Amino acid sequence: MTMADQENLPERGAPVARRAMLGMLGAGVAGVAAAPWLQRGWENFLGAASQADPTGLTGVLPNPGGFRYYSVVGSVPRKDARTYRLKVNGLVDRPRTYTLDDLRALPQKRLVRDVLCTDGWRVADTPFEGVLLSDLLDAAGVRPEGKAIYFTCFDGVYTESLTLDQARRPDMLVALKMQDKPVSHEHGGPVRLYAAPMYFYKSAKWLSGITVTDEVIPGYWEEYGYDVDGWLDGADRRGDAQAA
Ligand SMILES: Nc1nc2c(c(=O)[nH]1)N[C@H]1C(S)=C(S)[C@@H](COP(=O)(O)O)O[C@H]1N2
Ligand SMILES: [Mo]
Repeated sequence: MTMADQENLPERGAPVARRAMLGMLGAGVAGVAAAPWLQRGWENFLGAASQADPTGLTGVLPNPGGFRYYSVVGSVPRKDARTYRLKVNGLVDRPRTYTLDDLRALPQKRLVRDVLCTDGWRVADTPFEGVLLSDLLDAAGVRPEGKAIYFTCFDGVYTESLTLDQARRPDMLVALKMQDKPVSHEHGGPVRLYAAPMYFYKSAKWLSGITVTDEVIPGYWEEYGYDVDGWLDGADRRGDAQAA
């Protein structure tokens, strides 16, 4: 059964996907461990599997690439340079909608940090590159009553938040690249947030909206008890901390 079929048959698709996935595991793990060049395919497979199986089974699968693919919804529309839009609005003087080319034309910043999920997995030294969130906020002109940022995603469900001070840090990116390649669909492309000093759940994938609000509106996981400030252990928590 192809992915396209599963999307048309959401009720019946998940069990089939789960069985197919477990079947592939036996053959897959050893093969991938012995053949690092297949990793890309394995990651794509995990991405596809998590799309077909939002119940989280993929969260327990080993992934030699380090990343585990997360989506709280079963399928996310694909966006490209023609269809992608990022809205910056809320308590700002100059609301604006950016295309992917608009974002590419702005100064880009590259950061290399360890990525950590609250589940315990870590991927060392992962490069992210994109536009400083603070540049977009400056361009929009945050009004004095603006105190926080609310992020929305084109999966239609996931949300995140930052205080304005956190958002203005020089290690908060609207990322266009991850691992020195355009952010893939599975990783939240074409544009995702990269909140470097925080747990990876703060880095909203499939970013579609940046709204300035007068207070923090807790994001998706935070409604389930995750810390609204997702600071990593040892992070310099100052609002204006340097991205050293
Ligand atoms: N839109 C959206 N963003 C999201 C998530 C999600 O489910 N949906 N999961 C978060 C969590 S818990 C993690 S660990 C990372 C995973 O990113 P990855 O799939 O690129 O590894 O994305 C974060 N951003
Ligand atoms: Mo996560």
